[in-house]
Amino acid sequence: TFDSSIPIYDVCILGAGFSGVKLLHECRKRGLKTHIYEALDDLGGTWRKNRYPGARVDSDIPVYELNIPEVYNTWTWSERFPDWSELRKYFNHVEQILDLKKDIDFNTFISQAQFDRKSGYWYIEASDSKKKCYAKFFLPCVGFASRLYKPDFKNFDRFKGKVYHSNEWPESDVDLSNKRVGLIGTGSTGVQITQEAAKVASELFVFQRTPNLCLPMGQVSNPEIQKNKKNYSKILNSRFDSFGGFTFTFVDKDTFDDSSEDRQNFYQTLFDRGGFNFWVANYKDIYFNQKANDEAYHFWRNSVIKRVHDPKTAEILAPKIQPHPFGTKRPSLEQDYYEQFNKPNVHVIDIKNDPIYEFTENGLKTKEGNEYKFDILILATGFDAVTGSFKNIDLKDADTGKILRDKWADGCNTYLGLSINGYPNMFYTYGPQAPTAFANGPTCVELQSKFILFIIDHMIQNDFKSIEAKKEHQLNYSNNLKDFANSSLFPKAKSWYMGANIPGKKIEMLNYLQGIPSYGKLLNEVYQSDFKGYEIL
Ligand code: NA7
Repeated sequence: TFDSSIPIYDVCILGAGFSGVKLLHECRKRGLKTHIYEALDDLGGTWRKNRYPGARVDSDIPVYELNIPEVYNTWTWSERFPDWSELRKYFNHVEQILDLKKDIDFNTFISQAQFDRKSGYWYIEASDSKKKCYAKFFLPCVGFASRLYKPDFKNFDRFKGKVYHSNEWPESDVDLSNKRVGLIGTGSTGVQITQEAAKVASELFVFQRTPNLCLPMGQVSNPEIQKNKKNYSKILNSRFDSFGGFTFTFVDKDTFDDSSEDRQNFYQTLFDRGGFNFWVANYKDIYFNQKANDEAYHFWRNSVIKRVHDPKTAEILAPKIQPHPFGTKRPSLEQDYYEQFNKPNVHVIDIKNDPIYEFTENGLKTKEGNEYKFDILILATGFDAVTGSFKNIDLKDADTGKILRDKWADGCNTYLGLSINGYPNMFYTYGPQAPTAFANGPTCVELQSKFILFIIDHMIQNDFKSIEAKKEHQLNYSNNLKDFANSSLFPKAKSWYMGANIPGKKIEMLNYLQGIPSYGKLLNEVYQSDFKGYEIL
């Protein structure tokens, strides 16, 4: 039944970011014939696209890297939170050590794939129909932010200036110096761009709908931690004991277990440690008890208003009334974000109270008739996150041919956040219903890869044809995930975690909220029970 002109692989991977690279490396070690298709022109996944001014990772090293000794023993980072250009250099280094490119087709966008129950193989085809293959196992490693989002603004076409979405930043770079710049969006991207644009633009208008409850980054040059690589493997393995896959985790205490003074001291310690400590090494009830969350918010707010000179500006950036429970939208790490708004040429415009009405030739007008003029508009308006990455591909159900994006129109259902009924022998990483949004990427990927490779080994050793998530187990997993989320404060925020950032998208928790250790335990239980919840033929 196979067309002899089409290559047959044991494993076909989509995407050459952290996940794709890790899985290709592991599959090769097993002697599996493995191939990657990558839509972009090089390794690095999200770091090929996110190269806007200030683009930087918010997970600190050494947790944000591959746990491959040949790679980490021969690499040194220059900063605790590296920027996009260093991450690109890192992927060049990865290539030098692992020699991956011979098994990768770049500039190849896979547009359709379907499993054939008779042969037990996937058929996978690129958008130009030229590249195609069969594969026993199909591993989409397409990331959670590969479908960008541009809002549909009234009269947008009228605007005569240049427009750039953060995720489409030109390789030739854009000179913002002495330009009037408009920036829409204050997610982690908008915050990072603000810090850079404010230093060079003649005028910067930051259009803010929701304030970002930013945390102090704690950037460090030439981090000490790399001096002794002997400890690396221990540090990297400790990530699996941390809720967010970092080297720190929630304390085993509720907010009001501590006296007010001890609580303030504890919050300050978390701030001083930098990174995501205040987010995911806080009191364990912070996302379940509104009053507890209020305490954290007020500590955060006080820290900000001290830094912003104009009280009106401070109130927009850090309002007295909490815009959403702290941490239920992704906090960005900042270095000198708040200080930028003390400059006379940097303005934050509150578009929650006075929304954008329409675009004009020279800029935009708000509902109340205020007009802002700029030469360059930057859209930092984010992504159809998590499930969106799967919408770009026609992933056809093995029996009905129905496409996954249509099947998920009313809500997404997966088993264990890595497999889907109707899609046998397919396992994805760092996507829907996994700890994705609440975990450091490489940690999540490593945990999932281990499980996926156990499955592949088991299937090959026993010469099995197919493995597929059972419907009832899938439903159970998805319902439990959503029920747990509903017991938390997360549904109170309109966030991409909940699919609420895209008009018309079903609002539901898209991420596993119980943390890396609990997710790891779950995967281990399934492994120990001979893959409970899967049908193996
Ligand atoms: P985000 O976090 O989705 O941020 C998008 C921002 O754009 C956010 O501030 C939105 O405001 C704003 N936005 C979106 N649509 C509009 C419209 N129509 N009008 C005004 N403002 C709008 O994307 P990022 O790129 O910053 O980050 C994505 C993730 O990538 C990040 O969390 C990291 O994990 C990596 P809103 O908050 O919805 O009011």
